[in-house]
Amino acid sequence: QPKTPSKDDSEFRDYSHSEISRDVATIKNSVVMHLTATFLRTPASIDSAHAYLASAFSVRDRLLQRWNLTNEYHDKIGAKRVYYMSLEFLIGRTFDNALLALGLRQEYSKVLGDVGFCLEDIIDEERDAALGNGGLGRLAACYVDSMACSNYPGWGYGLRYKYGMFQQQILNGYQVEAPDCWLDSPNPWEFPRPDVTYPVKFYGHLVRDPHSEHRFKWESNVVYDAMAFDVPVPGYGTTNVGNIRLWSCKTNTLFDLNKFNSGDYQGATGGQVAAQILTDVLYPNDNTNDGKELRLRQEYLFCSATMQDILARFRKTNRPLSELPDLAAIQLNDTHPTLGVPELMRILIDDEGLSWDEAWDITTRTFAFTNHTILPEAMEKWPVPMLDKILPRHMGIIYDINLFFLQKVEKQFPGDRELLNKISIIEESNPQQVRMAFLACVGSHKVNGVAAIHSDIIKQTIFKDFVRIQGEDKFINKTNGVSPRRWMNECNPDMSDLITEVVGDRSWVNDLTKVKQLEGKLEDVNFRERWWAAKQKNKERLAEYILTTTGIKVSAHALFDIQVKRIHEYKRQLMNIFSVIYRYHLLKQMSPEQREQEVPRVVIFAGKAASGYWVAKQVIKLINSVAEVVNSDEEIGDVLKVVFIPDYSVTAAEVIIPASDISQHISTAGTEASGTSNMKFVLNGGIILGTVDGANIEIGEEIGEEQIFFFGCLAHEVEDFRHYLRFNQPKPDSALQTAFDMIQRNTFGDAQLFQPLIDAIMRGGDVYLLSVDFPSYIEAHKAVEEAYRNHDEWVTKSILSVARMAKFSSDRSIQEYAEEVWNIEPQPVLNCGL
Ligand code: GPV
Repeated sequence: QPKTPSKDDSEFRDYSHSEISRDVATIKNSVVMHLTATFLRTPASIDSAHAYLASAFSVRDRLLQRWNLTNEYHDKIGAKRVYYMSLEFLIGRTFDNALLALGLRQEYSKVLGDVGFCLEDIIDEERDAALGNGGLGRLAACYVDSMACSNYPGWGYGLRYKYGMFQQQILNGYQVEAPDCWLDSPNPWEFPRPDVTYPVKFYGHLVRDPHSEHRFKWESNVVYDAMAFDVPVPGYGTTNVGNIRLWSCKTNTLFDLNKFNSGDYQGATGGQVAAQILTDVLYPNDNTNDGKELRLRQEYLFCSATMQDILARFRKTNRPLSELPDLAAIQLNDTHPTLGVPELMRILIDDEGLSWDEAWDITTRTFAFTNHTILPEAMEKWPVPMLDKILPRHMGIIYDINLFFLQKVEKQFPGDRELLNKISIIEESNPQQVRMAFLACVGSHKVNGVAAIHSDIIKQTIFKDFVRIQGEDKFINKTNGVSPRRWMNECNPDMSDLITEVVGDRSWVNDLTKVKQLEGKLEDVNFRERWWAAKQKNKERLAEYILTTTGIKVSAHALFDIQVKRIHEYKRQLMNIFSVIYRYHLLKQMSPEQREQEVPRVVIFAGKAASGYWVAKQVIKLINSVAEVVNSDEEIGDVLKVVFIPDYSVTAAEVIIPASDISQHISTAGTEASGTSNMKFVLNGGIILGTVDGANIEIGEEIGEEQIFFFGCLAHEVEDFRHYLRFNQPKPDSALQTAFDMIQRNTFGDAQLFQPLIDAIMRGGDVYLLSVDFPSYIEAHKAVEEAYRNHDEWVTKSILSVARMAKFSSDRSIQEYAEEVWNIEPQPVLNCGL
């Protein structure tokens, strides 16, 4: 047992509450200390990698100090916290973000400059924390950022994958995956907590409690340990520092002394080797569920450790368990953490001895659930036999949750067997399946979609009957948002300086409503020129990045037309590349004089395909094949370039997004729940070419329809088109037919490679309606081109758009969640020297 001090804590407290001095000399001292004492280097043997590490560790010291103050304070005042449970946090880099948050960027630039380093190069030494696939994981990162910046007491909970999102290489035009060994070098942005470790059981059998109908003892000797790593989340311009607690898996099988003593060292720790696997790797699926057993075990390890930790913190308050919902709100980021619901029930009933009804009341008042998709292939379902084998107790609890729910519904709607079948948490298939979205819905007091149209759609489709049963008020909308810290202030310094100039200070970074003031600058010729110069500089930065990552030279004076996101049929990168092929065809028909008159264009793609998603991988190959032909066609020159930037990531996005003239968000109407990069592009002064889908719609409403290029069929028309195309051949217009023809004439290499992509349209029912939307898509492209020719109008669109983007700050989203779902309040850290 560690001993506690014999005097009160005032002596140390004053030191811990006064900030480390912010002057350059102190910073330099601390960097050198870390260089020598943490990394055993001397100033004579410093390189950029160690300059980064030493600087990062000195920043980390400050963050950890504030981390302590924040949590000490929130504990002291008994603040209610929100816990954002997510299997993904796509954080990206932290160093620059932390420097800006702490207001120490200039100081570090000076310190590093004094030894001849440039801060930008040092920043480039950091590897992304890529613990997520795409939008869902990045949203979680923006949300914890907003919680910290707005002083909400909130933590993220997630998994510490040893290998994050795979790295994408392009070989011979194909995607090749390489492991993301991001932890091979020291990670300054995590703090290991060996003392915060929980056992997590799997398999085993149940023993019924003779005294209670609902209580069981769950016995198993397959036990893993989940150990916490804390990732501090810097709050911009505030003392508050948030936290993401990530679990890492070990076994707790006792060190086998017998084996060790007999010389079997490897065998003595053998359990640990096998157990590592649970948090070894992030599943690289976006919007798909492949139903792997290992993933289910990952999900449970995560949920169990998180629920144990939340309850451990709650018990320290000595308040009765019925008050848990007054101190904790838990948000489920999609269905992936839904096992948290039966896990909390299990602990409350089996370990704490509460009755079913008490436990259920506490659970449903604590949890809320966000749905992020309606794609059927993404809906999580787990076979009952699999769950029963791995988590027998939870399977029993889920059966009971379902039974009581169905009994209630039967009372409400007597005799409606069909209704009971439709809403049952257990799907009566062979084998039976647990529908996780229904479990999450029944276990929560609020369910939300992520954009207005999406929240409407889920009320009319998957949750239609639940709205009828549980009431309209439970189903709400919380339109996504993005962090203005990372997605403007950090990634677009020149435009940020202009905004700061107009607003008068940098307060817009934490209050995006202030960008409205840009509208007052519309007529200011000088301002408009500097605005465009900022965009131009960003385009040059991207051109440079394209050259170093692909070897392709592009003109920064061309129109930059960008589509970057996960490769998915519903996102329709295929439609985009078909239109590029058609454009290439048109250009080839023209005389050199006619081509001179065209708006030069660089079409930029980036994005990863899930490793097992064959069609998506063929789309990447097609894009690269088209790029190769077009880019080497001397007749075409700079009038058209096609680029696939490899290994899309948060850090790549920070270079790509600020450089767009137009960006494409062209999902089949009704399929993209929200989209968040659409918000980032417009916030950075780019214009959207998009469908009437997801958050595109609300962006259009906010910035005005003149500022956005919409095309394509509407969500409510999709069903009829699909129905028609199930029984009728699609009729591609002549433009789309031309693209097919060019591919089939081997213009881009062996046509056979791409025939399946054409077949999906011509023989596979064209589920994503490319043939339907193509004509209006081509028309929209023409409109974009005409608008771009009128430079003055374009600049006006750009400034107006940014000025009207306040709604899409994740600070707004988080405030709405805080007020309408979590019932928590900002708690800025007070009473200290920082
Ligand atoms: I479910 N999303 C994602 O990135 N991965 C997933 O597995 C699932 C959803 C995305 C949606 O596709 C986007 O429309 C949305 O903007 C984003 O989640 C955040 O809500």
